[in-house]
Amino acid sequence: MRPSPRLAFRFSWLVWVVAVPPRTRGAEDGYDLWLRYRPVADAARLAEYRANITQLVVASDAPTLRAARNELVAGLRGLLGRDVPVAGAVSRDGALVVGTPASSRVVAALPLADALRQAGPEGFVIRALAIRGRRAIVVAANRDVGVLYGAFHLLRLLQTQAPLAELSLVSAPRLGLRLLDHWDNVNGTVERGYAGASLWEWARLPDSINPRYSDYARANASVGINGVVLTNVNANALILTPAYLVKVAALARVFRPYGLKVYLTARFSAPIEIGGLPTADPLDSGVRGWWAAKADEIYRVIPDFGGFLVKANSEGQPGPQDYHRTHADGANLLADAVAPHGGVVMWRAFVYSSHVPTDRVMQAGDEFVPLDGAFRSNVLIQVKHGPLDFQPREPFHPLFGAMPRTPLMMEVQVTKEYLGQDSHLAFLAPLWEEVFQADTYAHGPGSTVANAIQGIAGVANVGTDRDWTGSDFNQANWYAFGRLAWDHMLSSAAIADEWIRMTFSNDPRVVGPLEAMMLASREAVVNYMTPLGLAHQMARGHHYGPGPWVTGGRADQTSVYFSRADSVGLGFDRTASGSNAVRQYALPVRHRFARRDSVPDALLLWFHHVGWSERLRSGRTLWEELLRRYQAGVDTVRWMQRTWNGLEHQVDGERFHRVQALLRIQEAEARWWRDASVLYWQSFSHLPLPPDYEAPAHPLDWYRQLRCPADLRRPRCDAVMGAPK
Ligand code: GCV
Repeated sequence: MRPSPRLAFRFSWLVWVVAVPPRTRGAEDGYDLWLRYRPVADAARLAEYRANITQLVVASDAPTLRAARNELVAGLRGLLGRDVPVAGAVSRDGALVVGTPASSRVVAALPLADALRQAGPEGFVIRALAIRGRRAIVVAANRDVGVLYGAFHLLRLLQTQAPLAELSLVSAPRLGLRLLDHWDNVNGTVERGYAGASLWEWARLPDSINPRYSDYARANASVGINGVVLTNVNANALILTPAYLVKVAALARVFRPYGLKVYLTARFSAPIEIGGLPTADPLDSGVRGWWAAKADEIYRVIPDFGGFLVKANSEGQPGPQDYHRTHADGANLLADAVAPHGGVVMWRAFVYSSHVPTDRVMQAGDEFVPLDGAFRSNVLIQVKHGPLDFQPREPFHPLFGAMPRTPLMMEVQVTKEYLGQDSHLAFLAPLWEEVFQADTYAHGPGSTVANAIQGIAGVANVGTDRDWTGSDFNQANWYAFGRLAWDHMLSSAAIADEWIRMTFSNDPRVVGPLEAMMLASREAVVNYMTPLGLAHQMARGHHYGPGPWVTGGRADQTSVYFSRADSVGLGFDRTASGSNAVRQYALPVRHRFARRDSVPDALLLWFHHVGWSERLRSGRTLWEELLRRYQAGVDTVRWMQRTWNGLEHQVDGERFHRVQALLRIQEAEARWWRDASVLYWQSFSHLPLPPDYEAPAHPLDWYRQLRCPADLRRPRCDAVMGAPK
C-alpha cells in the first residue's frame, strides 16, 4: 500500500528526525558529560524500556528525592523520547517506584528488608517486581541519598542499554569517604588545573549562585562522590574568615541535596594569620581554644561540614614541626576541634623535610609509621598512591598496610599533572586499579591496598572550561574515579565500557575500538615518558615536557636525582646496597622488589641501578629494552590515532575533530619525550641506536635548549609539533 501524500510527508519528517546526526541537534561541547540522555538507539530496547517504565512514583518532595525525581524525569524524557508522568501511586504496569521505607508506604510494604540491610546507609536496591499485581521497578534505599545514587544507576543501565528483565541488584559503596580535592585558590586560579579557572566564584558568592554548581554536584552524585574539598592544600587562611564561610555555606546549600559534603583546607598558621595569636603551636592552650571556637563557628553556618584537609610541613607549608611537635600533635589539635561536631581531619603524608633526605621516597614512611596509634580516631592519614608524587607509574606507597592502628585514605590525581595534562589521552582507571589491587602482604596474602584504606580523594580535574575537564577524554577520569571510589572491584574495562556507551555510543563499532584505546593509553604514556620504572623526568615547574637533564636547586626535586644515570647504567638503587627503601615494604614484597630476578620489569629502575648492557628477563639488554619501550609508547599513540580516524563516521564531527587534534599533539609530544630521553641516556650509555630505529628529529642540545611558552597552564612547545608523521 502506498502511503497517502499526507502520511508520506509525516513519514519523511520522522526519518529526518531519526537520521539527523546529534551534532546538528545541539552542540557536542562536552557540557553534559556522561549524563547526556540521548534517545535509546536500539529499537527493541527502546520498546522494552517504554513498556517497563510508564509512570514514576515518588512519594516525597524532600530535596534529595526531588533531585532524584528531576533527574529521572529529565533522563527518561531524553532516553525514551517521551515524558514519563509522575504519579502518587502505582496505577498501571510499568511503575518506577522510588523512595525509602520512611518516605514511601509502597516501598515500606515491599519485601526488601534483607536487601536494604546489605545496602547500608548509602547504598541502594533496584529490583523488578510486582506491586499489587502490576509490573514495577523499585529503586529503594535506607536514606534519600541512596535513592539518588540508585536513580543515577538505573539511568546508567538505560544509557548502556542493559536489559531490565529480572533486574535485581544491591549496590553499596566499599569506601566511606569518596572525595574530590580541589586545588583551587581563592584568587580563582587552580594549582595543576588544566581546565580553566576555579568553578567557585568567590567574589560573587553568596549572592550569585552559578547554575554550574548544581550540575557539578549532579555529576558527582551520579558516580557516588560524597565530599568535596573546596580549596587548595597549599592553603590560604582567608577561607576560614567569616566573610568566606558564608560563601562556603552557600555552596554547601547547593551541594547538600546531592549528598556532597563540604570540606576545607586548614592552614596550620591560621591562628596567627587571621586569629592574631602569637603562635600556632598545637600544644598551646590559646591555639587549641582558637581552633575549637573556629570549628564551632564553621558548624554554626555549615551544620554538616565534613572537616579539614591539611598539608603541613611540606613544600613550605607551616606545620607542627615548626614548634618541634609531631604530625600527630598537629592533627590531633584539629581533630579535637571538629570532634564534637562529628568532623574529620585528613592529614596528608606528603611531607618534605627541610633537609634533602638520602631517599625522598622514604620520608613519609619514616615519619609516619612511628606515629601509628598516636592519632585521634577522627584523623585519617591521606597517602598518595605512590611514595613519590602521582607519577605515571610508581610502586604502591609503603604506608599502606604499615599503620594498622590509623585510618588511611588514598590520594590520587584525576588532573594529569604528570601524564600530559589537558591534552594527552590517558585513561587513569588502569593506574588506580593497579594500586587498589596491589598486595602489600602487610597482614598476610590478600592485604591489598584497597583493604588498607577507608576513603579516597582525587585531585579534581574540573574547571570553568565548557567541557569541565579540558578534553573529552579527561571526563572519563572524573567518571572512573567516582566509579572506583564506589566499587574498587570494578574493572577498568567495565568502567570504560560504561563511559563510552553513556558519552559516545552503544554502537559496538564505537565501543570496541574506544575501549581498546582507553585501556592502552596509560601504558603508552608510561612508555614514552618514564618506562621500566623511571620517574620524575619532566621539565621543572610546569611538569609538562621531558627534562631528564634537570638539575640544580633542591636535589630531590631534580630528574638526575631520580634517574641516577651514569656511565655504568640507569636507575635508583633502593636495595640494601643503596637507599634500602625496600625495607619499608612487608615481606615478601620487600624481597620481590629487592631481587633482580623477581622485581617486575615495570618497576625495575625504581628499585635497581642496572647496567646499560645487562640483560633483562626478555633477553634484551637494558639499552635495547629502553629503546623498545619508548618506541612502543609512540607506536601506541599512532595506533590510537588510526583507531580514532576510523571512527570519523560514527562520532559527531565536533568531538571527532577535537580529539583528532589532541591526538596529533600527543603523537608529536610522545616523539618529543622519546627523542629527548633516548638522546640524553645515550650521552651516558654511548651505545648506538639500531639502524632501523626512528631517528630523533633533532640533536640533544635542541631539546635541552627548548623553552616552552610562559603560560604555565598551557606550556606547550609549538616547536616540537613539526611535520605530522
Ligand atoms: C598542591 C606536587 C605538585 C604541587 C602540589 C604537591 C602536593 O608537588 O607539583 O603542585 O601542591 O604535589 O601534593 O602538595
